[in-house]
Amino acid sequence: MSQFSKFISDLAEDIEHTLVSLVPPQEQNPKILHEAIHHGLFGQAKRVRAVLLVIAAMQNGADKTRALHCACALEMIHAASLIFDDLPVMDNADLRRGQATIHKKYGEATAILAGIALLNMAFFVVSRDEGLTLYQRTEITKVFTTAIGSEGLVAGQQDDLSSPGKSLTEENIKLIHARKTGALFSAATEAGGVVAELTAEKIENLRLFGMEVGIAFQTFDDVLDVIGSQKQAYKTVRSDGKKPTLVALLGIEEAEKIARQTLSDALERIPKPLNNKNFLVDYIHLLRHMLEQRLEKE
Ligand code: GRG
Repeated sequence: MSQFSKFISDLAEDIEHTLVSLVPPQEQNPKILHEAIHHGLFGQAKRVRAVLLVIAAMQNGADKTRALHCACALEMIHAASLIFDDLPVMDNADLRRGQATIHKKYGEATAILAGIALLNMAFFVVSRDEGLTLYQRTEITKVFTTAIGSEGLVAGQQDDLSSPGKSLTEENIKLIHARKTGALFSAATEAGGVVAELTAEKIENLRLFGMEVGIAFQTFDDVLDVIGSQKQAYKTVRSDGKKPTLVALLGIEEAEKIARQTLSDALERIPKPLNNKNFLVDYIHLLRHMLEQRLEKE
């Protein structure tokens, strides 16, 4: 394992431990609700959004500990979105993070309640994050609520659900990707910039970087949905069905090419840091390697 991969896997472990410290234990009453919350939050999760938030902050001079709590809050929001996405009224998925989806294991009502609880917990964590100033907590709340609102994640999900059978252009599909996945990726890098107390211009550049990474990530995810197995994806595959994805519109090779190009465009945005530690660039290379390996594996 390279030194950088070890740094990222140690960071992912820090994120897991911090998450455990932030959620009520599974034994807490109502037990079924807290068990379901743990089920949705843990499992084979890559923690990409949390890692991006922390390294965006660290690369710009902030201490890791200052970024960990809001990174975990973002993972709680992401976990809630996956729980809702998997519900029978949405994607109706059986498998997530290598295990049964929450509604399959605990029922739909508990799945919805666990998602709501995780969302609320996320904002509770940000609001009482003593490593951040009150201004930073408010800014991060603004970043996260904008990302998940009716012009972000929720809009992307609505358009995604309305898309089957429609003939969409490449631009239409990229807008869905931007909202559905880019929104939380860009919230991660933007919040990292807030933790590092950067100027508004630098934070905006980080936001755009995260957006491009998210759009590329969603395109790789769509390719995996078509050519990967459940084992590779740790979740239900072939779920896109009649959805107009870049893969359906342009074919696998062209979609992968676009994803790679979008990642390269994102990398162009990152200036050379003074201390020569370019966590963001190194992480995107590592992520691209991981995503490509998952497409080739088996
Ligand atoms: C307001 C929280 C909230 C949600 C409502 C349901 C919904 C709107 C949005 C769902 C959007 C969605 C599921 C987008 C897919 C994004 C995606 C690529 C998920 C997979 O991410 P990974 O691979 O998963 O990072 P892990 O399990 O590793 O975290």
